[in-house]
Formats: sequence, C-alpha cells, structure tokens
Amino acid sequence: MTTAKPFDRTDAYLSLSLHASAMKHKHLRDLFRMDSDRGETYVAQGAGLYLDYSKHIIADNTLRLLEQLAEQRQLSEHIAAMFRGDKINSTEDRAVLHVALRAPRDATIMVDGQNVVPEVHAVLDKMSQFAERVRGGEWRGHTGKRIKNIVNIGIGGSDLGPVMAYEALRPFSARDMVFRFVSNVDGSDFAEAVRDLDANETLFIVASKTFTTLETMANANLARQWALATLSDPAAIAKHFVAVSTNEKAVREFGIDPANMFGFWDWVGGRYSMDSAIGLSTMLAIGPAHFRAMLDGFHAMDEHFRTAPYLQNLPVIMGLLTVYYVNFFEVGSIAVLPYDQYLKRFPAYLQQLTMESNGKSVTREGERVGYPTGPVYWGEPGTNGQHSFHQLIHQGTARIPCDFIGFKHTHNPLGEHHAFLLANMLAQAEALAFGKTYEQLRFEGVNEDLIPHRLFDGNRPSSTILADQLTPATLGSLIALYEHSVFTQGVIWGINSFDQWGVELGKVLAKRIIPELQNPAAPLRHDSSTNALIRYLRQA
Ligand code: G6Q
Repeated sequence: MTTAKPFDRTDAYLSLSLHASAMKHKHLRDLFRMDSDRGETYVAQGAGLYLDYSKHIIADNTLRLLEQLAEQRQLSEHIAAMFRGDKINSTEDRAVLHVALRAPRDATIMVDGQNVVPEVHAVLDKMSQFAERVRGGEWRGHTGKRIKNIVNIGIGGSDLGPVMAYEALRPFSARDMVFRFVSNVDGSDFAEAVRDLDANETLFIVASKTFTTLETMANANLARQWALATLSDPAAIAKHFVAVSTNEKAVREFGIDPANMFGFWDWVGGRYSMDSAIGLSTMLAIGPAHFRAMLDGFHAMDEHFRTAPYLQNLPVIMGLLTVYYVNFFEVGSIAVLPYDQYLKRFPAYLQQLTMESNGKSVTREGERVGYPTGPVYWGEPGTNGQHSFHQLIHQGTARIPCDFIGFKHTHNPLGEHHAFLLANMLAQAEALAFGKTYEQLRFEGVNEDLIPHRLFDGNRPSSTILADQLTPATLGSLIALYEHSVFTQGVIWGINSFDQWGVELGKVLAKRIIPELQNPAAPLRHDSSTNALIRYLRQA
C-alpha cells in the first residue's frame, strides 16, 4: 500500500472543511423542501438492513467529498488488508480477523501461511456438539442432575457481547434454562447471580481470552468454592466448569480439563469476539442452528462491506458521516436508540466496541493527532429514553446525531404496542430534524413568553436503521454494521482501532493498591489525594 496523506492534509479534508462551514447554515427543513425525493434517495440497503440517512445535514456534494476522502485515505485497500489477514493491529503485531469467525466452511483466509477457516469450523463444531449435549440433557452434572443454569464468567469483551446477544435473542432461547452473567469484581455481582441456583444443576463458563484477567479469575475461584461447597468432590469441577480461552496452560492449571476448553486465536480482539467461542453461552441459549444463522448475518454484512461501492455501503456511509460530524461539526457524542426492548444491552455493547476501538490520540505511526477522533457512543432503548434524556437531544446546546433502530415485526404482538413503539421512533426522528418554528407556535396561540421555551430548532441529524425482525441473522448484520463503521472511522483517522493500551495503567496501579488496602501498616507513596482515600477506606 502506498502511503496516503494524513487525514487532515488530504485535499478532501480541506474541501470538506470549507463545505461544512457552508452546510452549517443549511437547515434540514430547506434540504427536504428543495428535494422532495430526499427520503428515498439517501437510503442504502444491505445484509437485510435498510438505512435512511436523509436526515443528515448533507447534500450530493457532501457525499462526493466523503467518497473522495475515503479514496484518499485508501479505505478499500485497508478493507482488503483486513480481510486478507495482514497484521493491521501493528502495535500488537496481529492480524484482525473477526471476519474469519463467520466465513463459510469452504473459504480460505491465511494467517502466517495457514488457512484459519478449518480451525474456526472445528471449534464451532465442538461448541455445537457440547451445546446439543447440554441442551438435550445428555451432559449431566456430577450428581447426575440435568444442567439447567449457565453462568458465564467474563468481563469486557468476554461479557458484553454474550450478555447483549442473550438479551437480544431471548425469543430464540431455551426458556427452560437460566442464563446469568458475572463480570464485576464486586462480590455482589457473583452473589446475586448464584443466590437462587442449585450447584448440582449449574454449569460455569469461564470466558477469558488470556485467562489471567483479575476480575474473571477472582470470580472463577469464587465459583469453584461455591460449587464445591455443595458438590464437595473436586472431580465435580470437570462436569460444572468449561473454559473459553486462548491460554490452554492456564486453563489446565485452574483445573479445567482442556477437553472442555473452547479455543480461539490472538487475531480475535476481545470486543470483536462474541461470535467466536466467547459466544458459547449464546449458543447454549439459542442452539447451534440459530447461532450459525447469526454468523450468516455477520457474514452477509462482511460481504456487503467488502464489495459494495462506498456510497451504497452501509458501514462506510455510517462511518463517513461520523467523521463528518466529529471533525467538521464539533460533534462529541452519538446516541444509539434501539426501539426494541430486546436490544436493551446493545448500547452498552457498542460503548466498548466503538470507544475502546477509536478512543485513540496517536496515529498508527505514533504521531499525535491534531483532530478529534472517536466520539462517545451511548443510548437506551426507546421509548424509555424519550422520558429522560431526549430533552437534551431536542433542545440542549450539543448536537448529538442519533441512530434509531426499529423492526417491522415484533416478537410480541400485543395490543397496539408495536404501532405505538414505531410511531414514537419515527416521530422522534421527525421532531429532531424539523423541530417547531416560532410561526407554528404563534399560530397555535402559544403565549409569547413561552415561545422561546417551546421552540424546537430542529436540524438535529439522525439515521434510521430498519429490518424485518430482530432475528439471529439480523443481530449479526447489525453488529457487523457497527464493527465496520468503527473500522471505517479508524482508517480515515489513521489510528489503530484494534489495540487498547489505555486500559493498562489502571490495572497496574490497582495491583499496587490491593496490598495497601489490605495491610493498614503498608506505607503509602501516592499523591496526597490517593493516600487520603486509601486511609479512609482502610478504616472500613
Ligand atoms: C477487548 C478488551 C477487553 C477484554 C477484557 C477481558 O477488546 O481487550 O475488554 O475483552 O479485558 O479479557 P480476557 O478475555 O482476556 O479476560
């Protein structure tokens, strides 16, 4: 790949800066008035998803310039490099191949001279056999009882995806089983997860890529004690604990038979791992066939991302629009608002995916960037958010682009709920874009003093993402959409979206503080604030 100009020195960046200063004076009301087909022009479809991006402060030339930006930043070469297995995670010298996790059995993806696809399918097959045995009651606990409870112990990438997917796919899950997720190194998390469970019927999945993570190891040890308090016999561990990891040695040392270990690879980043063996709890919940349908959904979006032209490419469009707002409209956050209760953990999942990936301030070459990068992603399901923070999105001083996500069909067609839900979603996007003018309020007879308070400026951008129904395949497409949007942003900004050095320092400092908290006599050599806080907490 030839060297591209840095982001803020590309011709497209300079043109976009000028262009955006003109677009800042445009209003969505006028853009829609001038082009009555806008709502049907600025749409794209792929992998079962429909994206309406017409309610963005853009015109045809914006899209042309964003397309040029993608070209000048060599986005397609970067996409090809990722799919080819190049070591694009340069600071860790690793390939980035979550796309291989959902590649079809006959695909070929080479890492260090070896096709990784057969290994991926071998693990999927092993997971499927195990899931069938547990779900079918063939795999029994040490005392012969059927396994009814699954507790996933993991944190970060080894937790957020599994929890989110379990919640999202509940309609497809085994309703006679209980699924719990323990992540925090707060004993309360573990205590609440197991308080009503019978150890004879409980299987723990210890999910940790490294198998060294403090929180997960502490919770796994707690789980072992808890299980043995009932089961007594250490041999019981083999029937009640399985591991998902890349570290076979540590798994064995913990006492889990490597035969009950499900592996993955260093080219799968934690936050990109929910469709690897880290998704074992998901497969136990929804069964192998639905899990594979989810992988097909991911793969359909991968293929769309790899092959569709930039301006018909959903993740590229979403990624470029994010760059447009962050770098030319001083946007600092993006709200993700799923109008589907099953997606209640989706914003939390996206927080990690987006912010751990693009929360970087140096380029891949180690130069400090001179422009903003990753925005804050946050959100809650609608309509709940409408009765809380939407006020700020409608009338606050910050511009917060929103992603609305909705489905044509609900899994629970009760009363008129679904029409109410979708109507609210569409109304929010409409209100944000078009607002309510002074003239409208006067016409409605609103008291002059109240008009400033009841005015809605509008011109607040949003995307609407629709699909037929929230199925395993749709969920896969939706996640891959955001994965590749994050990738697109990272390429444009020239940062490494796949390392996470920013989480290291706190971990190191915590290890130093643990003995200081436990031993009241330990000398304290921190700053005066940390010292005083430790003294306060020691008294407890
Ligand atoms: C994700 C991060 C991080 C990781 C957790 C858990 O991209 O690397 O969230 O997933 O720290 O790590 P282990 O799976 O190694 O326990």
